[in-house]
Amino acid sequence: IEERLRHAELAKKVITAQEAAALVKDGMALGLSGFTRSGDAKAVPMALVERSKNEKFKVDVYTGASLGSDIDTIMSDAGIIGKRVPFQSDSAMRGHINKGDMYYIDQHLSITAEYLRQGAMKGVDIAIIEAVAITEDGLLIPTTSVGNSPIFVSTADKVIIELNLASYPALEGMHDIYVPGNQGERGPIPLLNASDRIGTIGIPLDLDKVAGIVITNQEDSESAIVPPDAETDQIASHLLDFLRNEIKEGRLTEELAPMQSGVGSVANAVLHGMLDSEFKDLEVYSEVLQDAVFDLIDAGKVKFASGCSTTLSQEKMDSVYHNLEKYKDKVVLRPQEISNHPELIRRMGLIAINTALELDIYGNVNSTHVSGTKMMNGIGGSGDFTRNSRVAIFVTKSYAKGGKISSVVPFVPHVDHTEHDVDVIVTEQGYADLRGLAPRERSAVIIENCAHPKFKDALNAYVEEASARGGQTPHVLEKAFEFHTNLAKYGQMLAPETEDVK
Ligand code: 0RQ
Repeated sequence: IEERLRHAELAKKVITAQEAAALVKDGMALGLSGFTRSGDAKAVPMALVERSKNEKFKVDVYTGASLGSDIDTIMSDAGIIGKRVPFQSDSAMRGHINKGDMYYIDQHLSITAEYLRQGAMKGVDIAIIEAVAITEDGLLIPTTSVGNSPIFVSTADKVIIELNLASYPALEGMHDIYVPGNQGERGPIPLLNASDRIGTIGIPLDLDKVAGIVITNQEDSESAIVPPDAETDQIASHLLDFLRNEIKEGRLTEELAPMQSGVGSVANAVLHGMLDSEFKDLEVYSEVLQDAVFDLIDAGKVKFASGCSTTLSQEKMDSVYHNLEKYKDKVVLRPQEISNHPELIRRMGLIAINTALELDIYGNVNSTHVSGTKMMNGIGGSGDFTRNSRVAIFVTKSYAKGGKISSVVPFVPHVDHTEHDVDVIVTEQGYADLRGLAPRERSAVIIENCAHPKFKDALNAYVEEASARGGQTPHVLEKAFEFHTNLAKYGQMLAPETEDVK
């Protein structure tokens, strides 16, 4: 413990998880560390749930992104969450959100820090942050994610630290903590390249605010991604064709541009597809670094990766975290407001690759709401990257649920990314480059190149009927959601009598 807790004053503040949980009062907002199942505060939230067995209270829970160790499940099942911000991907919590048991703000991940800095949402009462070490000069060294921890620590009334002995001391030196000043007063963020370091190796602590240090010993949960399959391989291959064409047209070189890749199985598989490609000396400037990024580093394809969290399978955790020295000059972890910052995404000209649940014939993308109403996970950082990147790409299989659902629909019933922000769509059928196309040109290319053959006739019939009515973006409003109303009625998007069983 002395090697991890190196600050003499703070070493006197060790308390139990129960004592820490007892500091929480009904109605407080808690800022928990944690981003895509990595680096989450674990012991104090669990102790809080234990406390709720004898006492009724609710707290608002802010995080970086999704939590591991089933914490979102356990807290939402215990009914102690009033409001959850800004991202979750937990099936139990999803159920509670969709039943209306709790509130959820689905927020761009770069925005939470700005809102807290402005005082535009309820401030954090207690920050609960996992650390791998606390240095002699009072820097909190985060573990496998940085997320929103710096803004939580700087704006909270009190800070509780979970010093996790199961985490890896070699993480020290991997983080780059830079926190912008107030809007209107700050200058440009001095980051020009994915590999630049502009901050400190840890989060500065105000000693008076540290209410206690809880010693823990629990590893992160492994990521839940599914390995690539034949269709995600096809998506990757079409995406590589698109990138090759960009090189041919002189818009990119073989080093491409720094790449962002979203969370989930499809995004991971797409990056995986670059392993066997000719591309080299690549850079990643992303939010989550999944297994594929480390495979690409190991294969010598990626020379540097910047993220705000690492989310790995158990096998990859074992190989990466036990060999961290190997990655020290190739990986950096930053606060999410920096990894996702519009200024930096636009400056570096990122290639952004995110996943859609569904998209419409004009290029509007729904990434979050199943059938327009039920929350899946959240927008996460996909909006931060999509709107500001050099080229905004969306990937998805052209169908879901064994072919009952088409991922290309006449009109998305919820819009996360508008037609103005979406550049390229890739499915296992092919890719549609929408840049420079007007809405009536887009519908033809999207249906032809990306829709599943089973749904093409219905989509083309819709376009024909809509086009006859005219308009910049033609629609038959009374039929625009027919795919979705059919799904609710028949369990499939094509009405049974029109289903084409090709
Ligand atoms: O459900 O497993 O029950 O069958 O959605 O779909 O195809 O496995 O894809 O794991 O990549 O997730 C958009 C949810 C995709 C994710 C989404 C069903 C499908 C399956 C998952 P089952 P896949 P993935 C920055 C980037 C938003 C946040 C983001 C996501 C399940 O990528 O949350 O981009 N993105 N963040 O069957 C109903 C449809 C469907 C559908 C698929 N049209 N209707 N269900 N499914 N299409 C990172 C962060 O911000 C942290």
